[in-house]
Amino acid sequence: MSQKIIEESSKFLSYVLRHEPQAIGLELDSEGWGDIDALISGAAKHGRQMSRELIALVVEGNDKKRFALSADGQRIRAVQGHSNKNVQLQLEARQPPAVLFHGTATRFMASINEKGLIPGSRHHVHLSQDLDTARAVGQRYGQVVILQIDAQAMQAQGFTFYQAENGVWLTDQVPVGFIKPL
Ligand code: HQG
Repeated sequence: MSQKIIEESSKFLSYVLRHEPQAIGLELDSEGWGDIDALISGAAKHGRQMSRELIALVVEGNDKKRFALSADGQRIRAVQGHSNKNVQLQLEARQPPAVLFHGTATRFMASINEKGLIPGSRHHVHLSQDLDTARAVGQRYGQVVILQIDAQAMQAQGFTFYQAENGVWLTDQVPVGFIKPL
């Protein structure tokens, strides 16, 4: 299987499992799980060849471990990044490191300085523990700015943090007072 097919399939799975399962007639439960056979047949009806083998390669080979399989191997879900309203992951609150990072683009800074970090179309604001990830995330949108988030102070003031299975930190919003450009 070529790397290109695996990458395209990963983008396709992100699209249906995070955002638009209805695009291929797939149903997700509130924990984001979708049936793999239904996904494969729904994808086929919309002209996209998927297979168990390809799905396994995407799940295992994924640099960010974006997807997880159920214990019985029959279902798949995205572990973070959802915008779909039917999905509401039951994440456990966790104590974050004292400082977390968020990579964004210079063109968003005027708005961020006014409103703080807000989730946009996704369910959470995404934060990372390391600078390299924050930089890569920010670069997708333009000239990168890395923001340092005072997670310790936020937690002390009652904000809740969650960690997705793949290590990405999530929170509902970050008010301006906890954000400092690096
Ligand atoms: C920005 C990727 C204006 C925010 C990554 C970001 C991540 C504001 C953009 C995951 C704002 C939203 C999520 C405000 C926030 N005004 N802009 N008040 N507050 N923003 O893609 O964090 O590769 O929804 O800075 O690794 O970039 O897909 O969020 O630039 O974990 O697995 O609004 O996506 O994961 O963009 O990325 P996104 P994100 P995957």
